[in-house]
Formats: sequence, structure tokens, C-alpha cells
Amino acid sequence: TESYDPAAVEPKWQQVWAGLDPFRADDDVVRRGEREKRYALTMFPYPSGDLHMGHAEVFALHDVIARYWRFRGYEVLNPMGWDSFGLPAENAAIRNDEHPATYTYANIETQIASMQNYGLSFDWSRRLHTSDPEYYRWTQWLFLRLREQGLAYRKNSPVNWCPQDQTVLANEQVLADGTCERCGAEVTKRELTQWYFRTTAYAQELHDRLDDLQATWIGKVVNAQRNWIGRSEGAHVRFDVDVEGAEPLTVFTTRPDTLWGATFMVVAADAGLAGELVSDGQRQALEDYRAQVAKASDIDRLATDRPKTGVPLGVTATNPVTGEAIEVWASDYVLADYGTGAIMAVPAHDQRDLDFARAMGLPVRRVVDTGAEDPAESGVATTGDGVYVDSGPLDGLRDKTEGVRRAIELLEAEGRGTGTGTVNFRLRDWLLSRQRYWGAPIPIIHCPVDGEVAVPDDQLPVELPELRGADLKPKGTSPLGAATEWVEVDCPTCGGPARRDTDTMDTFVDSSWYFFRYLSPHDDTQAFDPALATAWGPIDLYIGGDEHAVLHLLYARFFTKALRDMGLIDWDEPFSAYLSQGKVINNGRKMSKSLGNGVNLGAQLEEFGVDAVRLTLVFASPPEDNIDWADMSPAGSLRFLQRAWRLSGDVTSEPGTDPAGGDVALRRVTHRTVADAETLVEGHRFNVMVARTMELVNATRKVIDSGAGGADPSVREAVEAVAMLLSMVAPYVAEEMWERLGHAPSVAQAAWPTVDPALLVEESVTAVVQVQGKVKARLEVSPAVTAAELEALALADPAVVAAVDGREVRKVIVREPKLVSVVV
Ligand code: ANZ
Repeated sequence: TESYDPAAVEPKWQQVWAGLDPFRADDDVVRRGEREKRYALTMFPYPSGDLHMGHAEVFALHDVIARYWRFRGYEVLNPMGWDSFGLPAENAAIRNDEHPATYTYANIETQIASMQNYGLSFDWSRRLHTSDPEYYRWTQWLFLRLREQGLAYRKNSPVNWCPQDQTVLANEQVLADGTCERCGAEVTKRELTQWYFRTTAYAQELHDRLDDLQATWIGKVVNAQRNWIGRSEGAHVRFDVDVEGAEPLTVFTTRPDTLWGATFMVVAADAGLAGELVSDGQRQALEDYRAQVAKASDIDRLATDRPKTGVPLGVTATNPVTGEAIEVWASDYVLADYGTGAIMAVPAHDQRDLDFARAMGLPVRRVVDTGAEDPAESGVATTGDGVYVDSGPLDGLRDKTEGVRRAIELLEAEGRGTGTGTVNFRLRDWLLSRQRYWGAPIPIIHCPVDGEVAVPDDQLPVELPELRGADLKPKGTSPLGAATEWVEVDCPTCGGPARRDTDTMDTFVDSSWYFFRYLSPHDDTQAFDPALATAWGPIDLYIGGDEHAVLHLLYARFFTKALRDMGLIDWDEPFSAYLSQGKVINNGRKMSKSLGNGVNLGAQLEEFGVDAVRLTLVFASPPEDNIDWADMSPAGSLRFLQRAWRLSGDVTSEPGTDPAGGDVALRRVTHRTVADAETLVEGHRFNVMVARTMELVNATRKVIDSGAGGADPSVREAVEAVAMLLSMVAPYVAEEMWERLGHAPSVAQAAWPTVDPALLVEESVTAVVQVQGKVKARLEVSPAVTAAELEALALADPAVVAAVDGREVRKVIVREPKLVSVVV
């Protein structure tokens, strides 16, 4: 028998597609409102090596929706590019003593060839690379605009330092165990002047708008963002201190209702505040302690199981409600950059405070009695609800919300604090400076006279100087510092000698705005065309990995809001819907070099063809679930594709034949399948759409093998539907089928079948009802009837009621939709 040969067919269709260019997005059609738009975005890859199974999965999923939207008559923007700055290229350059561009652009060529082979419906005219001067010119331009808005600034602060990579790390790049995300080395702290983006300016909005995204984003991603932003509501309370001329010590607390149990205070050891308050006698002790804690990471510092350390400052504060003098301590378990950098310690109801109190011999006073043993005895702080005790006006109260409300009322009345509206965010500003070569240079010049001076817009881009191999080796300072001729410039303001900033931007900056650049990737007059942003934005569906759930998405949201406030776009959120795909694993484990369980994409494509691999990945599971390649059968997928393809050879009616006179049962299946495919694809249930297509293939085969065979006009209708549905997953087979059905030039340009509502009306089936093994009734029911419905219908039937004749029904066996058997 004939068979479908992927290797012979794939190059043929690649050429046809290249000629037709069917996926180019037309800006004018959208701008003029002639057609509704859809913007489909999938995360652009980093150019390290060739594409792998993970890319194959996400691109296959993404292509279903992009192709579907085209079929449904939308003008679809489906671009692709490369996130091409970053460390791997720089490390490869050091290894091979070459320029990072060599590695980068070679890999891009490899990947684009693989993507084209993979049959993806991208609009290649929009291709961009973030490492092209044409792109990073605008990254620099945006940096300068953010700086003008006060959203980019420099500050001196302790930063995470990786001694191995010799670079500063963002908090996010430090793993929970305090090691470097990239190399695993122990991260330490270091003081440096760094550039930051003021993400905290949008903390409230970034938090609040998550409520709107809840419905269309994957839930765990929304939660991860919410936790990262970390909004908490509380109160500020002011404590007088016995230090001449000192301001009251203000704390942020989420539990102002426990103020009666505040028995000491703690300030962050590394905050300036500690130095201002400390008594002369304790100054040396504080200095020694500071030297000791400089090494710990934030994660260590907050860990509850860490032994508590600290020093008394030798001063006291007054608890505003009890009037007691309480000691003020410095410790590293209080962070300098959260809240006010100082806390009121309530050891009975906060475990960290209790551990500290026990370590230092400080008093513990219970003010909420939960019925559990007194924390002073048990060593276990109680945080649950209970009755207030030793709490003055709160005594006897049981409701925490009310307790908090009353405490705030009291504090506000006495001018000792502010409650309502006191909100804190865990979110920190985004440290964007990197002491690395392969990134966008920060477009600032440092002048001894004029200070920080922006590079004038007409001098952008600040291009990277040519450095290679050994020049790029980490030295603890930016490699750009070695390019003396590049560094030494005239100050744009005074003309005197000045120096360029030698840091480059975090590559997350590049990827925070790439979806704007796709709108007009080669525009050399602006970053993007605001009119196009209005026409195409926001992105209708973004598909990508979980690993970007927090940072990349948050940064992209921050950029979007900043651009909105600059008047460049008129929407608030970049991604209307977000879907994160599962991972492709093997034998139950993540694919990895050390386990030797990696599956080579190229080899799979070679053996089974593109379509079978794509089909396997899409059919395997709902998009968000992991796929274990060991359980998959690409060979089985290929067999199915052969079966589908053979149908197209069996159709003998002419193109355009009216299906009206054909097999009604098959027509019903076809129309039901197409109608359901619409809902399934919109609902991202791509795997079910494939399963339904398989059923349609089987139903069609049955009709061909019986009666009128391939001449029945319902068969042509069914096979054309199969080709269209399959083209979203297996484009090569679908094109072959379409051609064999007598159509040209490409199934991608075909019109989606119109569903006939008359054919969606469900047929009924006959259910037989037996009583004591004898048929007593026949019921006409829906094929979708449930067991419970069918049982109820049967027992209510008059003939059945008569047969039961008042006896006790002992058992009802239901085989829906066709049989009910009643035992009395
Ligand atoms: C008194 C108190 C009593 C507190 C109690 C908690 C429980 P979230 O929810 O994370 O915002 N805190 C405030 N600033 C801090 C800092 N810079 N470093 C470490 N801890 C800090 O936590 C707010 C609570 O964390 C605050 O409420 C404060 O302790 C502590 F039964 O105040 B609480």
C-alpha cells in the first residue's frame, strides 16, 4: 500500500510556504479595523545550541492556537526572535577565545533552520535579536526614558556577589540555599553603586491587577506573582526612645493588637538607625556584630530555624500603651530594607521574637490566650485566635480583626501611630547593572563636573566595543572597563574628559519589551509605533515556561505600565491570557546530562518526521501537564497520520461536491467535531481536539469501507475537515491531504468549515428496560444520558412501574445509554 513519507514531503512544503508567505501579519488590515486582531506570543529562545524537546513542545502548542485564529478569520501577529545577550555566549567566548557574537549568531542560524523545518507559522519578517545594535539602541532609549521618569536610579547598597562568576546577582538569581543560580557557588555580600529600576513604584498596581488576570492566567503563576510582590497591611507605631534629640522609633507591624505584649524592640543591625541609636558603651559591640553578619544572605537571616544573635544598643524605648521601658536591640533577623527596618518584638506571639527572647533572656508576655500552654513555658509562640488578656481596653475580646481595629483607633487618637492604609510590599526595586560584556551598555557618561549625564538620543546606540576571549574573563569589574578608548569620552554637557558607565543591563531588560519591538522591528525612528501598539495590543495569549512565572512576567508588566504612563501605549496589562506548558521529561525524571536521559529532538524528527513528533507532544496531555517521553509513541502517531493520509487517497468525488446527499451519520460526526474543536482550541484543550480528530478519521474509514465508499460526498466533507484540523498540529500531512483532495495552494489558506446547526441536533438512542430479565419498556434517550438520569427515567416508566408492582427494588443495573435491568 501507499504510504506517507515525511522526509520526501517536508522540503517540498517548506518551499511552498516560503513562496506563499501565508503567515505575514498585515498591519494595515488591523489598523483600518477591517479584521479583528489576535496577537499570539511565545517566549523567544536563548540561542544556546539547537532547539530541544522543551522548545518542540511549547512551539507545537503555540502553533495550534496561532493557526486556529487564522482559520477563524483573525489577522494574526505571530512573531519570533532571539533573546541573544547573556552569560552562556560570554562564557563560550571565554572558553574558545572568540567574540560572543560568533557563538550567538551561529546558534541563531541553527535554531531558525530548525524552526522552519518544524513547520511553525511565524511571521519571519518580524524576526529580531536583542543583541543587534538596531534593537539595543531602543533598549538604551527606554532606559533613558525610565530614568527621566525617576524610574531608573543609582544607589550604593550591599549586593549579592558571586565570587565564582565575579558578578553581582539579583535577589532572584540567588537560590533558596544562598547559592548562585548559575554556578552553585556560595553567594556573599558586597557594597557597589548599582542601577535600579523602581519597580516598587508600581507595587500596588502590579498587585491589584492580578485579580483581573486570575481568570485567564494559570493560577499558580498569579499566586507566585502575588507572593513575590508580597503585600501586607498593618500599622506604623511610634515608640519614644531615651536618646537625646532622637526621633521616635517607628515600627511596621501587622499585629498592632499585640502591642501590650511588646517587651523589647529590635532594629536591623546593618541599618543606619542602629548606629544612630547605639549608646557609646555599646558602639564597639555593634561594630563587631555588624562585621560578623555582613556575610549572611537575606534568606538565612529570615530563616526561623537559625540561632538568633544580636547586641543590646544600651538604650530603652517606651511602650506607648503600657508605659514600660523596654530594651532596644540590634539583630540580623530584622531586615534593613523591609518596613521601617525596626520591629516591636512580641515574643509570645511571634516565633522569631520568642527564640530571640529566650536566647537573650528577655521577658515574654502572653496577651492572647489561645488555650495552648503559655509560650513563655513551651517555647512555642501562639499565633491563632483567642481571648485578649493583659491588654487594657482589649481584655475579654475574642475577635482579632476587631482587636486590630481598636488598637489602631487608640493609637491614632493618641497620635502614637497610623493604621488605616499602612501597606508594605516585599517587592524590591530591580537591580539591573551587570558587570558583564555581552549585554546592552548603560547609556550614561560619568563626568567629574556634571555628574551622571545621559548619552544624547542621537548618539544611540552606545555600541559594544570589540572585546573577545581573554578580555572578557571575570575580574570583579566590568570587562568594558578594559576598552580604554571606548570608556574615555567627552562629556556631552561640558565637553571635558569623562567616562562611560561600564556596566551592561540585565538581559531581563531586553526581554521586558521585545513584544513591542515586534510591532515594527526595523523602525529606525522609534522603539515601536504607538499606533501599532493600539492596533495589536495587548497580547491575546502568551505561552511560556513556569521558570518565568515571576520575574520576566513581572518586569514585562512593569515596563508596560511605565510606557502607559509615558503616553506611549493605551493599555495596562501586556498579556490578556497566559498559559505555561509542562515539561518534557523522560522515565519520570527531568532530562539531564548527568542522568543521560536526554532525548535528542533532531533524532526524533529524523526517525518519525516533524508531524508525528508534534502530534505526540500535543496529544500527550493537557498543555500544562508534564509529558514523559518514555510513555509516548511517536511511531503510533505516525501510524495514525498514515491512516488519516490514506483517507485522502480514497476520496473519489470532485472538489466542491455538495455533501447534502451523503451519509448523515458521518456528516453529524464531522459537524460535531468541527464545532467542538472551536471550543476545545479556545479552551486550550488541544489534546482533546486531537482525540476527536482521531475519532472522525475512524468514522470516515468505516463509511469508505462500506456502502458507497469513497464516492459518498460525506466522505469528502469529512476528510477535508480532518485535513484542516490536523493542519494545526501536523501541517505537512495536512498539506499533502489537501493537495490529494484536489485543492491548492495551501491548507493554511483554506476557509474554516461552516458548521450546519441542523447536523448538531443530537440523535436519540433506544434504551431497553428489563424487569427480572424481561423487556418491559423501550425509551428514546439522548446518547449522552447519564446513568442516574437513565435509571430515573426507567423507574418512572408506567410499564416498569406496573411490572415492579409495588415490590421492593433490590438492584438496578444501568449500562447507559442502552440498557437498564431492574431486580426485585
Ligand atoms: C509585631 C508582631 C506580633 C508581628 C505578632 C507579627 C506577629 P509581613 O506579614 O511579612 O509583612 N517585621 C516588620 N518589619 C520587619 C523587618 N524589617 N524584618 C523582619 N521582620 C519584620 O510581616 C510583618 C511582621 O514582620 C511585622 O509584624 C513584624 O512583626 C515583622 F504576633 O510586629 B510583627
